[in-house]
Amino acid sequence: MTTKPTEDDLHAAFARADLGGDDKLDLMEFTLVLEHLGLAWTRAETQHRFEQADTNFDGFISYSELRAVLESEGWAGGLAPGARA
Ligand SMILES: [Ca+2]
Repeated sequence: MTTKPTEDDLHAAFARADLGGDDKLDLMEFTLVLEHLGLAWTRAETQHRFEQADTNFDGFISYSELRAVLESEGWAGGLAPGARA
């Protein structure tokens, strides 16, 4: 349960949830990422995190925004910064 994901894990989860293939996640896709990663947040928590994660207020979560919110939760702290391909 405490195993931290690798950068590849996170990127794969992002890609799987990105049903639109546009490199950004809407709220439903964001929820899918959480499910892929095994995070169990309530709908209200997910909505709250989504709004906090969307730091450029475009209504979508980019990969960097996803990483940032997970890191802020202390969940993805094992990821190497800047390791994104
Ligand atoms: Ca955004």
